[in-house]
Amino acid sequence: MFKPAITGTGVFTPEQIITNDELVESFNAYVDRFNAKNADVIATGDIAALEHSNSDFILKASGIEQRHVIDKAGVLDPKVMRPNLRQRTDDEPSLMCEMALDACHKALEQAGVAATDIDLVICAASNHERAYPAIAVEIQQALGAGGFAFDMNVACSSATFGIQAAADMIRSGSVRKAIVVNPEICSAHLEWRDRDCHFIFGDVATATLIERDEDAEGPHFEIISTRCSTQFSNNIRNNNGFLRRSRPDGMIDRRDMQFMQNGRKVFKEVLPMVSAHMLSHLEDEKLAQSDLKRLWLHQANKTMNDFIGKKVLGKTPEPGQQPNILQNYANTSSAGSIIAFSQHSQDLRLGEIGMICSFGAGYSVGSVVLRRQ
Ligand code: CO8
Repeated sequence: MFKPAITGTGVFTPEQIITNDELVESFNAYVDRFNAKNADVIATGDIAALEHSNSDFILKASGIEQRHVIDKAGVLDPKVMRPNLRQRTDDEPSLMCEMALDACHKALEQAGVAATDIDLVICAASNHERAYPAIAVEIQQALGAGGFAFDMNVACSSATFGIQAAADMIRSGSVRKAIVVNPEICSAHLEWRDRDCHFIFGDVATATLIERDEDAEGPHFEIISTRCSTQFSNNIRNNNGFLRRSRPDGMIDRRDMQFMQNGRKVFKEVLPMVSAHMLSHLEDEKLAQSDLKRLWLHQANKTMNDFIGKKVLGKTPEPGQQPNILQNYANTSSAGSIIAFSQHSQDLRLGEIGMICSFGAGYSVGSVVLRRQ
């Protein structure tokens, strides 16, 4: 058995930013248009008037201040309210591949590893641009990597579940160097016309390079252990899929073709599940709460993270002990905890221990215990 280690990470951040104020201004313009257009049916009570959104609510409820997106113009146009992305030919790289490559190259550079030495590429994300061929195989070819590649989807936990899959293959010796990449184009499956969720998500791609510990060239993180768990829930759901056109109302602009959630229920149900998962993972590794020098949590909601941090550490986290990045990126699904890890891990001292933990749709929870080497 070999010891797996994270030797590099990379983050692709789209240049365009939408602030809460910009988002709310465009949303409220959409609401005014909608209410004016539907005044008759609203007056009869057949449909309800839409209500304005509010920047103060967004910051207070979520901790989010802005989000990066691939296409700001489409999202902010009250007549469009979705990203406008050009159709690519089959001979061009897909958008997910393009975002992934940037993140992969950064991770490879940090580790000092050549792309040709990679023998496993996992593209783990909460939605995929096409059904097949796998985006991961396209990334493998574009990188010039060898071995094999596959796609996987566990929504917000895609990255940690991907890390577990890669780490297990490295442990067994079937793979020597793996890259887990998470291109998340959340803006394309978010319903920007729904005030309950229009502020939640942003776009990004992250990559995590995993090798045998003995192959690491510089400072790195030994993967002590990983743990994944799932429990079925309809509280976060997207009903879009390949059966769509086979159904009578399949081509209608139905709300459930985009991200849907019962946020309050998610909040209440996921918190105890995640805290219990992390504490039992620690206990099984014979680690005390006080052994954890850093927590890199899923980035969905600041209050949620404050609660989990306190519960898992057994005290209010010290400044910097449980870093959030959601104020700048919003929720980027599976990429959130990896951005936090990538941006807030290099200062850990030799031997210090930290934990990555993701949670979300499924429900799914994935944790990775790391030791600085
Ligand atoms: N502006 C003003 N008022 C608002 C707005 C708004 N934008 N939105 C809602 N309100 C109102 C509501 O109508 C409600 O009014 P009332 O009290 O009169 O009914 C009031 O504000 C309170 O609303 P909520 O109860 O909804 O507010 P919360 O405090 O619960 O906050 C959150 C809402 C922020 C959504 C919160 O519940 C939350 O963060 N929950 C956890 C969600 C979570 O972690 N989800 C994980 C999802 S991510 C995932 O799994 C990946 C999926 C795949 C990626 C998808 C990419 C698109």
